[in-house]
Amino acid sequence: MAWGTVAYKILKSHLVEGKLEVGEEIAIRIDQTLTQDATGTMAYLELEAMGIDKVRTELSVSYIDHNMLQTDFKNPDDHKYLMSVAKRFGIYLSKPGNGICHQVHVERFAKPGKTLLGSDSHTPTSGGVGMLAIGAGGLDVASAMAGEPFYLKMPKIVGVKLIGKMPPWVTAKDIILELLRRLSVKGGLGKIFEYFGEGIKQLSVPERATITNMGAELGATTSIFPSDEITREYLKAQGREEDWVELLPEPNAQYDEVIEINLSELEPLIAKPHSPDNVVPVREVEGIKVDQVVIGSCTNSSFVDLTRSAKILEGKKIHPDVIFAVAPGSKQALELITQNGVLLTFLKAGARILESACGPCIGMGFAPPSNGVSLRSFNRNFKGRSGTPDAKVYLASPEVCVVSAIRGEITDPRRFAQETKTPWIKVEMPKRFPYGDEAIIEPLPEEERKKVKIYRGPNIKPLPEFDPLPDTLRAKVSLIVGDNITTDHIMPAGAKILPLRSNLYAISEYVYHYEDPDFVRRMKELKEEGYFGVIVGGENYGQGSSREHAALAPRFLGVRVVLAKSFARIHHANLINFGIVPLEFKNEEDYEKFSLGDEILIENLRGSLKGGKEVVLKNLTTGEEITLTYNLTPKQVEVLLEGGKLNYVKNKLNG
Ligand code: MIC
Ligand code: SF4
Repeated sequence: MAWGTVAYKILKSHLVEGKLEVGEEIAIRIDQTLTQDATGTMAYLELEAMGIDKVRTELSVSYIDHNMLQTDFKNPDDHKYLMSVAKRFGIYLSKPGNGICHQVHVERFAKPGKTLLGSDSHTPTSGGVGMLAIGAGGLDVASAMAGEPFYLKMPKIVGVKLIGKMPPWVTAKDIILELLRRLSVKGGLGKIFEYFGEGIKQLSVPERATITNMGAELGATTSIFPSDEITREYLKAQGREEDWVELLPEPNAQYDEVIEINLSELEPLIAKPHSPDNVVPVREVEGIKVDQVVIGSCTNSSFVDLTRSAKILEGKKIHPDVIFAVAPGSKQALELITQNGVLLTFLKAGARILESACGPCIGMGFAPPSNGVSLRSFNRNFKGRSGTPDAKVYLASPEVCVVSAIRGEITDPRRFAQETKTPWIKVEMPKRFPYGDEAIIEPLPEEERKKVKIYRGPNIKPLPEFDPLPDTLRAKVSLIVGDNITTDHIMPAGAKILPLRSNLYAISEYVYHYEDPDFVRRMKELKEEGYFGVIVGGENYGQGSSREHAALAPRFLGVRVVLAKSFARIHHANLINFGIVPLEFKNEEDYEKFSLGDEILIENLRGSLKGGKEVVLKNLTTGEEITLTYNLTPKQVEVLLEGGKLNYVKNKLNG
């Protein structure tokens, strides 16, 4: 059993319920929260519905970084809503242009030893400074803002021991790609990855943050580094030395498992389409022509990434057939590269400069051409996510991106370096970052705060009421999907759909839009006939992003049960939060026993859940009975019975 590790210590000091034993339900106090605009509008509508006056955390920040295209009133209306809510509830607001939430949070707010809950799956990025940072659905984050603890099953603490020395052209990105190669996108389920060993001393805070960021792709609960002298130097350069505390594992700390990575043996890696775990050495795919290359996203667009990439580019040009773009992760990073001349290097090489925002990572501009190859320093390459359904997206380090952009084809940076005599450089961390926070709005003084009126444009629609779970469920199978379905499949993002995040009625029209364009019509027909919908899924159902719309919108359409071989953590929690029962096959082969349109009857659903008994489903079309299990804590059962967490929290807070 784990003991004395960094994650263990933070969990212990924040524990409000339960025992720190793997699989036990625990509740932890949340010190900080973050939201971003795409999940934030819904989270704040939920916070408003809870009826509290002011956030009860030590610090809450609302970022505007995703919905940045302003092609009509919708996104700017949502931004204005978020700005007014922040003022009203005592929340910091990071304006559009200030940067991607995770990078800015590491720079300006993350504190070692504290807990952070964020409505974005890459919240663990702040684990790079020794913070226990967890991604969750908006409703869980709203509850944390209302002072509620966060409930989770005690994960295993996996120690990742880094030994050896990274050879030139091997980077932090390759460490996390190596883990993805070994463990796959479901390998981190129910686990915290804690890095230790001599090897961590080679990694600066932004490099550590690349690793904790992309731990999300393993399906992990979170990832964390100790807080050491490197962390101290970083926070000092951010003018925040007082936020530093030393947080190291005990000398005899116990991990539930240990994985060792010998850094000396690593080589540059790349994830091929369409999954971040489809990892091979870059040399195996050398020569594939690239149409576009982009450095950016919350994974790899720090000052370190940008500076090293620019050094490689110095005196060179981007290949004529390639469009190369750079999206600095934060205003701070952009300011630094403006000061140190790196920006000019990019411009001189023929780069296109994008805003400091998520941008192409979430299909908000810079989509690849038809059937195009896009090489990105990002963390996700799910099919269609870039905005171009048939594009092929590869993920690699910024260094691999740059050399490939110069050559016009995927290129191993070691070969490039040898042929062009390009030296490997170590980027020195600045002694002082330009931390003016000019685009951060601080909470208002009490008197003024209370007077703030919340702004609501026509794109903001309040949430409907949610009815309790029925005991008898008459439903039809409305969709059957395979393994590793992502929330990008369920509730796509992109420039067209993202602006609808604050309007449940409008966004629901796009559920499974690309996967099965008939799904919504089918759900509407079922509703008219008086049936609920059942979705049948494979393994790791709902992996990827934290967007609760992937549960909320199906619920709105009438989905009340999802049957799957297994679920991804955040989506599982989101389903419960919105009153959809996540059931698992007792025998995995039963997955095969369903066809679209099968009529389903579940009797005594409430009774079975309450009594902790298996759920028996009758497939009236085939006449078969199928036994289902579930992975629900007693509290989650209560939430489901009440029809979702909003009802549950409202009842609790208002007696
Ligand atoms: C993503 O990377 O998929 C997002 C967009 O940041 C999401 C959140 C969202 O859908 O708004 C995430 O990772 O949670
Ligand atoms: Fe933004 Fe992409 Fe990071 Fe999600 S993964 S927060 S969309 S940059």
